Amino acid sequence: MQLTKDQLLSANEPGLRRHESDYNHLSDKLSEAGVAVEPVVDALSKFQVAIPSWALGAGGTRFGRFSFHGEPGTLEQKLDDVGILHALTQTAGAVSLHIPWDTPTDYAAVREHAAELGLAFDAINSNTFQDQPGAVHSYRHGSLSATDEGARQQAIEHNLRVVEIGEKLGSKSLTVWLADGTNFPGQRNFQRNLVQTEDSLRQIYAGLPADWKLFIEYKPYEPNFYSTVIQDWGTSFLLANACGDRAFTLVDLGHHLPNTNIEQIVSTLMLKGKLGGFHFNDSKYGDDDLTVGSVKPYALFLIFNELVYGMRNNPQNPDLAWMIDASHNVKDPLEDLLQSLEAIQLAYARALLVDQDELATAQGDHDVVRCQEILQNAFRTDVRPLVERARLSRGGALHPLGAYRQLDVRRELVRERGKHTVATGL
Ligand code: RM4
Ligand code: MN
Ligand code: MN
Repeated sequence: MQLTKDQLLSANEPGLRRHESDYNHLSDKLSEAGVAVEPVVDALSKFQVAIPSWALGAGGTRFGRFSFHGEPGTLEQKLDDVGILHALTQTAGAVSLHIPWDTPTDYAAVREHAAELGLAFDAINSNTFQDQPGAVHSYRHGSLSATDEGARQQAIEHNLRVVEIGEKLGSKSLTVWLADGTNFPGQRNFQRNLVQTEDSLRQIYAGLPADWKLFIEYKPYEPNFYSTVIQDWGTSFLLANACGDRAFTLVDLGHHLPNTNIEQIVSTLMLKGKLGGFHFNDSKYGDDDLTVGSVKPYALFLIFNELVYGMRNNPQNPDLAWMIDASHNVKDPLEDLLQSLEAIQLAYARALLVDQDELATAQGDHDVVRCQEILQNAFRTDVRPLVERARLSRGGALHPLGAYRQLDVRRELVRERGKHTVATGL
């Protein structure tokens, strides 16, 4: 299923007058406050976030999985779903594949289909946290950190194979997330595991094409509950440094212990030119994979404020690979992704409104109250008309979620695919 321009135009029609007056009102207010509105809308319209292939079906938990009707049963259908998101929002112009969940069979066809939908292939993800059918070695006791040479080599080779797959699709980066760790004190030797991991990552890095980047994720716990080999940004940072210039840390919002100051982590990494990618989700307790912005919208804004600062002031840091990394077991996955894309754009828009010069002056004057006011004024601005304007300028929907429901997209998908399809993924 694909959405047509005409469908979107007619869905937009009834709301256009309201939008026009909201936009003019906000734009006047912002201009009076000295904000140039057009560059903000322009930045918003260029911002693209990759959709992970595993978020298009309903996710499961340790206790079960309830499939969502009309889930994409093939990679082609997954691309169709991302195409729908992109047609509605104009901000989901890329897909991030997870291998082997979504290994293509016909590369030319997959590339062509993605191009038709206006989609590029962003970072590709390896999976050494599950044993695949027919695998010679098990990852039960680790993958890239394994002391069992067979398992470790198999994991290294898998990553190199993932790079080959990505090359055929036009990806330019590999994301490694390791589940390796322990459940019991004394189970394994911390130093040996770290040494093995560093050695494995260096071998993978050595096999990357010259124009590729390596992104290294970190996470404090889960699936292991006593220790994780790459537990925090510091460990990821030192491993990225050990690999080389094209290896970077990847920050996943859910991979922090409660109350961690993520904005400060982002700021440090960008200063050092080592923030490569970013995974969006929200969390209350841990890696909950909740919808980004649904639990801590102010924290998301503060993180974006540092990202915007870094994008403006840290040319030493590369352009970031943005991806939504969430998994939901009760919502329509596409509706959830639409909510995520909206929350990301809103946080970005607010961060773009922060007057960095004024903030620097207030910081210099030690005017703490003013500093807080500057941030909160931006956060309290209803920026929805700016985000709408950015979408409209690219031919997207005024209200993506409303249009999705009005056009009855899920019903159409169920009609095409049936009720009982199951998407690969978590
Ligand atoms: C992990 C991590 C990775 C993702 C997997 C599915 O927790 O966030 O980015 O690939 O989940
Ligand atoms: Mn992630
Ligand atoms: Mn995660």
